[in-house]
Amino acid sequence: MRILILGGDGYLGWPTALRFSARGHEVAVVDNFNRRRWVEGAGSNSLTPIADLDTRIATWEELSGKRIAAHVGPIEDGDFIDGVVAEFLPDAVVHYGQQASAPYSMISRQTAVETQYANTIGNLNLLFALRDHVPEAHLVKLGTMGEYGQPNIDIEEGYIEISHKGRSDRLPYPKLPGSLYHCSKVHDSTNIHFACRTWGLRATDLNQGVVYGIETEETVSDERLITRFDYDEMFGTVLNRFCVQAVIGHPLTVYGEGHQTRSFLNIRDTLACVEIAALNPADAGEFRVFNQFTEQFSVMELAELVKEAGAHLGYEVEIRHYDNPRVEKEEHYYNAVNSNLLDLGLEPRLLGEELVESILGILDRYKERAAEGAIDPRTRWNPGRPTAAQA
Ligand code: USQ
Repeated sequence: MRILILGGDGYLGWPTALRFSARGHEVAVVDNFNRRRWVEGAGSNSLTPIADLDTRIATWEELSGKRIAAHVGPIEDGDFIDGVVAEFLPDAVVHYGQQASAPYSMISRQTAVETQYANTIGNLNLLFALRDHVPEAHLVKLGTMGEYGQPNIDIEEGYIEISHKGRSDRLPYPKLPGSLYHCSKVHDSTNIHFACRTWGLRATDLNQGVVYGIETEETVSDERLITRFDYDEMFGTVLNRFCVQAVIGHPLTVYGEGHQTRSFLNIRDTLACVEIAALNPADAGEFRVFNQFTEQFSVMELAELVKEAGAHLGYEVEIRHYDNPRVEKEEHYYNAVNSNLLDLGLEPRLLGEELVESILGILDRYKERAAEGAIDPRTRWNPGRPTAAQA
């Protein structure tokens, strides 16, 4: 297949490009390096020393004999992405090319607008490019479990049967996004669903949980292929942050009581899921939704796990409760369905002490690079509201 990967320089995009290239697909990546700039702007860096895109691509060619094409530019520029799609004529587009941080979207009006513009307009530009050049191509879009929020009923995969006043229908599952970033993903889903119904496009929305982990089958073969690993308050996800905190001796930053529950998956399973979706395309006109996660944990469960795994390796890990900077439920029901990917053959790689120990072992090599000042939470969802300590 000819596979175009938007956000191909990122945490997930780069390993995904390698995976498809290793499997013999023709791969092109698009990126404008915003993620690198945003993280630097936040006074942080990737804990892992990532090579620039040209070096990554040259290294992969040296090792595998396979060439990944690169297009550098912003997908918010409709003419740019239109030109890339028209030239490459992909069979599938994997779209990771977005601003993916909830805290970043909540800093200010400027970052909220930037997030919604980059994500919603970028995605809309892509939909038009697909309609005009490759209407048969399959869009594999990275969505988020955070579109659903934490409703007091089971979370279904994208749709729910509703009976109302004696009539019933299968409708998009209600959305309760928890940040202006998560709102942007809801807007994308609405636009993609519309494009499928109206133009007959085919799409799979991968509503992904929180990803953790670092190595994939291909990135381990040479350090120049390693993917980025963020741990700062904005771009690091919770388990990745806890692992870095453990190896550098920073207390684990549990927000509030830590009873908030989310769905999680290993980075290796992200690649497996995206591959499964690409190899089993949606039908023409179909907007398919997969809930992409393998397990559910509360934040405290993760903190305890990291503390225990750390102890086995000789780290003394302190768990500290911070005033929750977010506006989110800490005590809530959470039960999400994830059968679509399992039915298509996903074999989950589950989290356990051994896995956390192996992540800690890898991070230990790079711990001197950590910018400790970028770790503590500063971005508050509602700056006007008193913190628990002030109340
Ligand atoms: N949390 C802590 N301490 C921390 C960081 C986070 O207690 O140091 C808590 C948060 O309050 C939240 C939970 O951990 O309740 C998850 O936070 P997160 O920063 O790991 O994840 P989130 O902001 O939800 O966003 C991440 C990715 C995003 C993706 C989403 C999937 O950054 O791109 O869409 O996970 S989901 O969570 O299912 O919405």
